[in-house]
Amino acid sequence: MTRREGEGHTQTLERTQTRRPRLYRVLLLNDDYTPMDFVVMVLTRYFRKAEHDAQLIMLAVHHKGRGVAGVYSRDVAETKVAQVTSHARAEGYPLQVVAEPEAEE
Ligand code: TYC
Repeated sequence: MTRREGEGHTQTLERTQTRRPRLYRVLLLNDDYTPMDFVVMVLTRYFRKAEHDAQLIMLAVHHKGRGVAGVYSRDVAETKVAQVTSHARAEGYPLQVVAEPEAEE
């Protein structure tokens, strides 16, 4: 650290490029106990999927272990994770829902 920084002076670097905020994937993880109907309901109610698409996504998660329910800003993704987790626990289901950042462009 230079002496000026040590004394509380801050240096800034200019950057002309702006970057879009990261998007987050909300993932559903498979488990052996959450009923298929509950997962389909979650996909239609919280992720606004049509019934048929929700069925396909649920089955893909059931067979492959995980799958994308939707892609959102960080705030919205975290809210969906909290809402779905709380609904699943209230029903006594172990459904795991997580958010992960997409790769930067
Ligand atoms: N594997 C569950 C069952 O057979 C169904 C399920 C699908 C659970 C997707 C979780 O994210 C999930 N009842």
